[in-house]
Amino acid sequence: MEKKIVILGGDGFCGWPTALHLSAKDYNVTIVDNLSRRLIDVELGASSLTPIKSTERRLEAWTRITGRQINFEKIDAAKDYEALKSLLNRVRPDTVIHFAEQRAAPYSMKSATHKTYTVDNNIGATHNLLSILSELELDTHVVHLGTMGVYGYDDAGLEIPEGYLPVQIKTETGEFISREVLYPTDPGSVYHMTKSMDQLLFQFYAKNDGIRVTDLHQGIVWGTQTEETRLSESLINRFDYDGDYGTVLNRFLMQAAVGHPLTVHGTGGQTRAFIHIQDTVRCIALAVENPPARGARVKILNQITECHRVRDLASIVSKVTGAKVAFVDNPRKEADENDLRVSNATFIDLGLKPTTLENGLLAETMDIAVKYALRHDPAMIPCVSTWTSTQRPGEVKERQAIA
Ligand code: NAD
Ligand code: USQ
Repeated sequence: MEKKIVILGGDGFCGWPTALHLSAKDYNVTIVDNLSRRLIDVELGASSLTPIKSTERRLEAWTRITGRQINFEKIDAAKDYEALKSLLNRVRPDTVIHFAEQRAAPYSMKSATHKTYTVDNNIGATHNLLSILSELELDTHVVHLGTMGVYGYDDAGLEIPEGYLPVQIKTETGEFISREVLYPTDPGSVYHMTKSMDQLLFQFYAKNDGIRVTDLHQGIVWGTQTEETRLSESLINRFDYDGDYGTVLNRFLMQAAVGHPLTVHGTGGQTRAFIHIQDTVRCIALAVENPPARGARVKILNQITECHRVRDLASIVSKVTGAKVAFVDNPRKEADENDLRVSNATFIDLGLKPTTLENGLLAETMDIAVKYALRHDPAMIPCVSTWTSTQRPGEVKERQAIA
């Protein structure tokens, strides 16, 4: 029988290509989204570099091109408990994929209002979903998009395991007992903190209600297009480049395309984990197909394919494009330099063949940035949200040292 999937946040950067990929794989897909991400663009005066169509026009295009239908419900998962409950009761999905959170760290640090919104929205959406599944007694598998940032970027000198850390605890009698605990969380922004809090909500509902949960600790996603979004310009995915939502590698590629120096924060010694959007959708399909057993602990998988230092990424982009590199003030509170090694053993065992920077898609992303470069607004490039009131924005100043 056709499997049913509800995708919370299915109009967003990761959710849209995931919805298309799963529809192409014959799942019956329903997108739930309150379109808050499009409204935040209006608030910031920003917009996707790529000309994304309205949700309705994207969905019409998908049906026209493939003959497949994706349903759409405009519901706020954090606020409209009854509407979400009624939908889940009607659809009774095999899987809910949960992307519906405010996902930009800089936006979450902008002001007290933005901090509150991020916490209320993210925790509200996650808790509503779990509470509804418990109330309806549905055996639905929840696949949640978490983040590598819950582990923190402290160089612990070990490969970061998938969610759980084996520990030995010395008792009062001097004996050692062994346990596996959730890896100690060390978030670096209010946004990342909400993902740490999500982990506890999942742990509780898995234990108390037997809800099956897979939490995907994803790295920074780069690229724009996937097999399905490439089919037509009407299906094109978002390309965020602004100082709040643009992520580092896509920003560097876009900056190179418009002749802006690459904005490396601080020394650029920050090492982060990355994944291409095509691999994001493949990993999510693998996670959907491999749920944990009912009553099992939360299954945590690291959804990443490679780690890079920010200044090395700038150097790669600079070599390919001739772009200048600018070391700007770091508007964030984060370690200047860190090492990072991450286990992604489960996805590799499940058959993921990583798309790395060397596989040619850097050129595709650059081509997209060049194609739509005229749509950019230079005023949106600097990272103006700071972590504390004493910090300065990450903008290129006159006479800035440029390498
Ligand atoms: P996005 O902002 O593009 O998409 C999120 C979508 O959720 C948007 O369409 C938004 O309108 C919707 N949404 C937000 N709150 C909602 C609510 N209360 N009710 C209904 N819809 C709501 O973000 P994205 O880049 O697609 O990220 C998706 C998920 O993946 C997020 O949870 C994010 O934390 C996680 N993630 C993203 C990245 C990345 O690099 N983009 C990396 C790691 C993890
Ligand atoms: N950075 C620069 N220059 C820029 C932009 C960013 O040097 O112009 C630096 C930042 O200071 C940071 C690093 O690049 O050290 C990564 O920043 P980012 O904006 O690319 O990524 P981040 O804020 O961590 O957030 C993104 C997504 C988030 C997801 C996270 C995965 O927005 O939703 O959870 O990546 S991870 O980083 O692995 O936690």
